Order: sequence, then C-alpha cells, then structure tokens
Amino acid sequence: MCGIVGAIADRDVVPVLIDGLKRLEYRGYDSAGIAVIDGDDVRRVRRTGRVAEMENAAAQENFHARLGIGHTRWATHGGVTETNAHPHISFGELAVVHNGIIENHEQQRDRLRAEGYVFESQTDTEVIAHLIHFHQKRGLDLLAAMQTAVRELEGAYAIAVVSKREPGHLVAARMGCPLLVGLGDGENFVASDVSAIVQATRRVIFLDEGDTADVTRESVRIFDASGTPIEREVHVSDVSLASLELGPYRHFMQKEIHEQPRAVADTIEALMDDGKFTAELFGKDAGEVLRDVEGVQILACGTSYYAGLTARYWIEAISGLPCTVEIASEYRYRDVYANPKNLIVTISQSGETLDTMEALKYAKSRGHEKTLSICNVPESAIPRASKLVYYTRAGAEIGVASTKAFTTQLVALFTLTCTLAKLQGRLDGAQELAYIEALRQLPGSVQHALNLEPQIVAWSERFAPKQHALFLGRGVHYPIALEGALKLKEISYIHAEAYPAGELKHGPLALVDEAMPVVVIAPNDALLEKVKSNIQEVRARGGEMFVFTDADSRFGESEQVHVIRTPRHVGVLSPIVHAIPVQLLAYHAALARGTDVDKPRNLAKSVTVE
Ligand code: HGA
Repeated sequence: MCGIVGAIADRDVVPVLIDGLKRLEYRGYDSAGIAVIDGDDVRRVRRTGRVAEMENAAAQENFHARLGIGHTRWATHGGVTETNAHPHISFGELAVVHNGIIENHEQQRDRLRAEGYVFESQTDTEVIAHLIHFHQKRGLDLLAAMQTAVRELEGAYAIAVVSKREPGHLVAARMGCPLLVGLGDGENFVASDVSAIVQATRRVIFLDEGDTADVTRESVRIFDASGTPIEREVHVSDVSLASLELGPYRHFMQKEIHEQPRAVADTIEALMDDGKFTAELFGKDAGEVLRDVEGVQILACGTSYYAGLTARYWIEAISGLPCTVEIASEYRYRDVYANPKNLIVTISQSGETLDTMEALKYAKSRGHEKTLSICNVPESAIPRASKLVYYTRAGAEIGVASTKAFTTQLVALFTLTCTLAKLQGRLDGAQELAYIEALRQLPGSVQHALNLEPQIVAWSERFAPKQHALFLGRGVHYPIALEGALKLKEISYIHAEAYPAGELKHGPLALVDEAMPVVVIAPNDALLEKVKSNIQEVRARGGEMFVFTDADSRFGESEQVHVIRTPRHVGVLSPIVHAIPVQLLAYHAALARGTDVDKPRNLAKSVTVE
C-alpha cells in the first residue's frame, strides 16, 4: 500500500526520493509525489499513475534539494486524482506524507475550517498538514507541533513532515503503520520499508507504536508515546539488493515462483542443522509456552489464511490438538470464545497486515498470552507483538500475488505441527526422522513441480479466453484449490471459485458447461478415488477438466480431461508441491491475457489499512 520515503542530506535528495519510491512500487499504488524544501520554497510535484511519470515532471521542473519527502499513494479517502495525491501542503509552508487512515478526520476538518483553513483535497491526510501548521502557528517548533497534532488524531498513521520554517529538520511519527529511520553518514532518512533506502544505508531504527522522531543531517532523536526521549536499537538490515531486482525474469512473480526451492531450503535450514523438531526453533522460551497448549487458533488473511487452512489438517491429524482457522478481520469483531491455553498463531508475509495485527491485539485483550507469529519480514510489527516467532526465509517478496511466502509459510506450519506433536508425546523417533527426511527432500520436489512449466504454458493458452473457472480439491488439497482460484483471480482477472470436490453436487455443478474449465488438484492420496468420482460428475455434464495429479495415480486422459503429473506423490507435504502448478497456471494465464502481473489492478502488497 502507500509508501513513504524522506531524506535530509548534504547532496541532492531528489534522486534518493525517486529511487526509493520506485523500490516501493511493488506495494501497489495509484499516484506518487514528492515535496522538497528549496530555499524559501516548498516545491511539490504529484502525478497519478506511475512514479516514472512523476519523475519526468520533477526533471522538467528542475527539482533539486537537500531535504524532501516522497509518497506512493493507494487511495482510501478521496479518489485517485492529482489533488488527492500526497504530499499535502499547509499554507505553502509545510508538507506531509501519510500512510494509514485518520478516523476523526471529519471532526478535525470542521475544527480547522473554523480556524480559517481551506481544504483542497478529499483526503484525511490534509487534516494532518493543517493541524501541524495550526500548532506551529501558535508558537511550537515543528517537532512539538507534530507531537501535539498526533495526540489529537485517532486512527493509524506513519507520517513524515518537512517545513520551510525549519529546513534542518525532517520529523516523523508512527502509530499503527510501520516507519523506520535510516542512519547514513552525514545524512539520514525515513521510510516505511527498508527497501526504499537500502541503496543509501542498511543501518535502521524501527520506530515503535507512538514514537516520534526528529531527524537532522547529523542527529536522530526519538521520543516514545509520552514524549520522553528514548534510545531504540540500531539494526543492520540484511535485505539483499538482488532480491529487490528482477534479474533475468520478466516479472517478480515469475522470479519468486522460481525461487521456491531455495526459499524452502532456507526456511528449514535451522531445522536441518539440528536434525530434530525443537521448541527453540520458535524462540528462546518457546518450550514453556508450547508445552501445555490445549488447542491452536490460526488468524490470517488472504493467501496466509489458506496456509492456515492447510495447516489445520496437519495439526489435528499429527499433533492431535484441535485447530480452528479464522479470517483475521472477522475474528477481531466477534465476541470470541477464548481459552488462554490455546496458542494464537498469526500468519502474515509482511508482518504489517493491519487486520491480522488488530486480531492479535484483540486476542491478547481476551487473555491470550500464548502467541506465535509466522512472518517473512524480521522486526516487523506482528512478530514484535508476539511471544514466539518463526521467520520464513523466503527473501523479499515483491510480486503482489504471494507465492514463495505461501510455500514457506506451509513449511513453517508443518514444523510447528511436528513440534507440537512431539511436545504432546505423539511423535516417536522414527516418525520424526521420516518427517525431517520428507522436509529435506522438499526443495527437490518443488523443483520437479517447477519443471512442469512448459506443459502448464500450453494449458494456459486454452485458459486465457475464459471468463470463469472452477477449482476443486479434497482434504488437505482443498486449500490449495482455494489458493489456485485466488491466484487466478488476482492476476488474470478471470473469475474463479474453489470448492471441496465433494461439495460439487450441492450447488456449483449447476455452473458446469463447455465454457467452464474445471481445475482439479488430485494427488495420489487416500481421497483420490473420491475425487475421480467427482470428476465423472463434471465429465457427464460436458465440462473440460485440467487435472494436476502424481505420476502413479492412473488417471485416464481424454479430449475432455487434460492431465499434468508431478513425478511422484510426496506424502504429507504434497500440498506444498501442488501449490506450484496452480501458481504457474495463474501466472501464464495472466501473461496470455496481458495483465500487469506484478501490480494487479486495485490490489496492494502489504495491506496496512482496514
Ligand atoms: N488515507 C490516505 C492514505 C492511504 C494509505 O495509507 N493507503 O495505503 C489517503 O487516502 O490518501
């Protein structure tokens, strides 16, 4: 979603801002802008559309400065127009960029109107600019004006502010949306995501909830929510530049699909070093937390939710613990049943997903202390708010449609399952060794699935002209059907629905005709014969089927039934292997339709608003 970058330096910061915004493009946005303090002027350039268009305009208008802020906007309040794009300026004096939503913007707007402020945009953000200006006008310096203003705001924000009255300062505040300060040499930065400034520095301070920061060229001062100066730890980011670049690939999604053997291997590295499932994989005190768990409650959104649904089959079967999985935005507004002995597991690629974060806070408020997060971004908000964490090591995921984050989340969830099973006394030594060996083989099996790509390309051409598609799976592969349908919707805009295959005759069969392709995930597991019967039901109604199965499943092909086989059935980890072909199908169908694969319309990468 929206991205922020700001810089104060003894060199032209405009290229830093533009480069930073380009690195934030992957998050999804609809407009972009920068504002700089240039002598006695606040200069601003904004454009709807791509950062490159805004960059051209900035070049034409000869933008150069030593202090500035930039923003990529994903509209929540007010349409996608240049006037609504950030930065927002108050009285030609100060400029603000903002991620998040100000919930009391209407009250503040009325109050500021009464003070003579005129609003140009429909955004909630403009309120922040005027409010800070209002306090500045009353004699406060920029930092104090911002600190006073944010105390009057309700909602979520990360903001960065510059003012021509104080050209030596860049101030920032964070509540509910991520923000960090980057430490350079005689220059400093702020950003919503480390990737925005990694060209300039890797030394970063993550702001905490309620923090404010006063950043000059030579110093960084941080204040906690009560306004007390505070030292925050300096981290050295290990985000690799290669992971932020496309290399030989056409799209980040394609690159990330192909990175999965490596991502899976990296995610299990610590486990492989140990050769056994230990609670310590989840944190120092994990043994204490996990020992007497009575059940598991998984909270997540989107693809992470489907990872959770898959894990439920494993957790109940292998560890014997009851497991429920709920969409975070539903859980957070429900009067929930809370057993404090249950383990709350949140799953989020970015660690910033607002609904998941709020669901976690809500669970804690209901007495849950056993909290575990599965996350791909170190030091992000959700793991920091959780007692235990398992970091997937997928590397930066740039494509909006999640791929390698999903498969590595599954690996993490399987590791959790086995660890819980062991603590429950339900995993004997032989079985533990067998599961470890299955995980060791997994990167190779994922690579075999990737080798199916040429066959999937051939299918995708038949798929591309379709308007609708049905995905079917059973048991632990049903969530893979859900994920396949989601991937196809997200990037090809083909409407797709997923059903448990046994549910077909209870409704969706009515949709089946020659125009409706039916994708079936049918590995050679205990439910294969049941799935075959379901396929007959489709066949009898003239439907065209695209079946993903394994080499040894004895599936008959025909005019109507197309089959692609993975080299062998990999047992309990089969859903991870079968996730690959459905990702490839969505990718190639989207390619054939000519959609913007990495930046699908209306979607954003880290969903940091409600
Ligand atoms: N509410 C602001 C910022 C939106 C945002 O953070 N999106 O991710 C606006 O609509 O401009």
